[in-house]
Order: sequence, then C-alpha cells, then structure tokens
Amino acid sequence: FNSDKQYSSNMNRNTGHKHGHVFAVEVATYDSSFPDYRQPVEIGCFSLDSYRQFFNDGRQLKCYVEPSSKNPNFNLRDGYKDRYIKRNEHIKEKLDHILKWVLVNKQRFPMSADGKSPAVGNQLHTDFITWRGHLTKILTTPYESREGWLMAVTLFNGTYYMSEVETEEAKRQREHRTEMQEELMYGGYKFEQYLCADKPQGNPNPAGVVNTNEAFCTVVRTRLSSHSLVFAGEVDCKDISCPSQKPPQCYLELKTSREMYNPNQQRNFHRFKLIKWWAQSFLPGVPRIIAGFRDDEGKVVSLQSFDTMKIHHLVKNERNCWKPAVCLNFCDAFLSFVKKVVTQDDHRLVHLFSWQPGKDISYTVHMDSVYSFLPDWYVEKLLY
Ligand code: 0WD
Ligand code: CA
Repeated sequence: FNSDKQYSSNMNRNTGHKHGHVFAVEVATYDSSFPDYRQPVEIGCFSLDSYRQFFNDGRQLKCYVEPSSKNPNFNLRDGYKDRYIKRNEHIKEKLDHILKWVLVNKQRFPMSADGKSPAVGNQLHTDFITWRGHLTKILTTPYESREGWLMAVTLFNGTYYMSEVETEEAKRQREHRTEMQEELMYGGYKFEQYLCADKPQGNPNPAGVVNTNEAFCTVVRTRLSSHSLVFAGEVDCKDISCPSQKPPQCYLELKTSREMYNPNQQRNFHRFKLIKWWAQSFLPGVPRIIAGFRDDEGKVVSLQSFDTMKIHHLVKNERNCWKPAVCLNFCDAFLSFVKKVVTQDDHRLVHLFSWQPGKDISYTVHMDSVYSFLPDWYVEKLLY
C-alpha cells in the first residue's frame, strides 16, 4: 500500500454482494431468532485512579448503598462549580488501557494444547478485543437515526482489535456543548457519588469531589455465535447485598433520566433510551440498572430499578419497537463482515468502517496513518 491510500468499497446492495463489500443495516434483515450469546464471564478487571493511572486490580470498585427513601431529593448540580475535576477529553486513549491489561494478563487467555501459558505464538485465541461501549453502538445501529460512527479495525496476531474514531459531527458537538449539557453530564457522576461508598461498611460522601478520571472496568469474555469476544466496560458499583456476590452478577449500572410527565415522554424513553440502557448492561451481563429521575431543577425525585433481562418486556408493546434479537443478529453479521473484509494480519493496517443513519456501512483502508492505534509497546510485548 501507499501510505494512507484509501480504498472505497462499492456499497450498492444490488451489485455489491458479488464483491463481498456489501453491508446493509435494515431491521427486517435481522428479524430472526435470538443468536447464541454465551453468559459473560469476568476474566479480570482494572482501575483508573484520579490521575488516570492504570492499576491491574479493582481498587476503584464502589459499593452501592441503598438510600433510605425512594424519593431522595439528591441535588445533581451540587459541586458542579467548585468540586468537579473533569477528565481531559482531548486525550484519546483508544484501547490503551485494555491493551495494558492484556499484556499483564496473558495467562488468562486460553492456553495452548500442552497446557503451557501463554499459548503458542502468543495467540490470544480471541477474535475481537474492544470496549463494551463500541459494541453497544453496533448493537443499537439498526434502530439509530441520529448518530453515525467510525470503527477502526486492525487484525494483529490472529485477533481483531476494534477502536472507535470520533466522527466530525461528534467532535463538533463535544466542542460546542452548552452549559446545561455539561451540567447534565456532571449530574450522572454526581448521582453515583450519592449512592456509592468506597468500602462495604462505608457511606456515600456527597461533600466530596467528583473526579471523572476515576473508573473501575470489568474485563469479560463471551461469545456471539462464531465470534469470541473480550471487552472491557466501566462498572459503576457492586451490590454488596447481592446473594451471589459474584461478578458480573453483583454489578449495578446507575443512570439518570428526566422525569416523565406524559405518555409521549414515556414512549420516547422506552423507544430511544431503554435500548441503550439494555444493550450496555446486557453485553457484560450486568443484571440491574438503578435509575434516578430528575426534575428540571436537577433534583432526583424518584428511583426505579430495572432488571436488564426484563427491559424488553416493558417496551415490546410500543409500535415498531426495538428487538434484542435484531440488535444481536446485526452485531453478529457485522462482525462476520469485518472478518470477511479484514484478512491481512498487520498491526500497521487499519480498515475504517463508517456508518451514517439511513446508509449502508462502507470502509476505507489505511496503512501507517493517523488511524493506526496499536502502540509499539503493545506489539513488541505481546509477541516477545
Ligand atoms: O476512545 C473512545 N472513543 C472511547 C473510550 C469512547 C468511550 C469510552 N472510552 C473509554 C474510556 O476510557 C472509559 O473509561 O471507555 C471507558 C468506558 O468504557 P465503556 O464502558 O466501554 O463505555 P460506555 O459503556 O459507553 O460508558 C460507560 C461509562 C459511562 O457511563 P453512562 O452511565 O453514562 O453510560 O463510562 C463513562 C460514563 O460514565 N464514559 C466515559 N468515560 C471516559 N471517557 C467515556 C469516555 N469517552 N464515555 C463514557
Ligand atoms: Ca452509569
């Protein structure tokens, strides 16, 4: 390849099939039975501290503390001006934290036949490594009408690495957020602070600082049809009263949403928000979501618990509603498409898959470009 030469594929559905370049995003195509999705298993975890430093442990995992009232009156704006340390959004971390985790946990990947770890040729025996959030975007694509995406894929040593690239539109929106949008983002983290303690015996500390550099991430292994997946996802807290106490079953996802006053708002919540909540928690097997509904003053006026596996029953009476099987069948087909298109194993090569609402998926090919995302330290240490 010439440096960063771009190849556009023919995305015409009618002629594209024979070139193997076609990829349609239509609900009807994927409206069949549920594909095999294996119970996700946690194979490790990591933490990012208040300076965004990586630790190969669960030090940042918080404990959920059930509030004494279902109508708690949490003020989500409190501390926005004076007790908020915001992560630097200009730093694009790509898959770096996951890759650090892989390097120090090679022994947690399937072993070679002789039982010696790591496996022969340092193959990870895993088809895809990515962030959970990237898979959430793929899952919800058949029903998405507003935001497109760009996914960079590199095949290296037998594994497909997938790392999102910010679209121009997303960048523009991020750089032009209103004060209100910034406050809403802060409010999501503030809500966590009201409900979470650092230790099982501890209490939440709403007087503290909100620092969005801090994160706890679970690393899970699962399989979607023929695709073995390892992905990391940020987990808000664990439920210490949970009978099994076993991750990911003891994990909880915390969410905030605007209070609903009429059936129209309720319908939109079911159709557009619950699909995202479902996909995000379903992927790593997080069984429960605690939602805080806020009023226009930014106060949480009510709490509601959603069982991830029951979310679809709440929404299925809406006309033209989303279906979990469509989401998973689409993801399965997209990952198969990626495997068909990306065949050259080269850490410097990126296939950039691009999707805009209402369009088919297309891709471009880039050698040694700004899109390359596997760092030298990873490539060298994985192989040797
Ligand atoms: O490189 C990128 N383009 C991205 C990197 C996009 C999205 C996330 N990330 C990284 C960050 O390092 C972050 O620590 O992913 C981590 C979170 O991964 P995820 O679990 O795969 O992401 P997602 O499911 O989209 O979000 C989970 C939570 C969010 O909670 P809510 O309740 O809002 O869904 O992670 C937080 C947020 O609290 N979060 C982020 N944190 C840091 N950077 C980001 C982000 N870009 N996006 C969401
Ligand atoms: Ca959350």
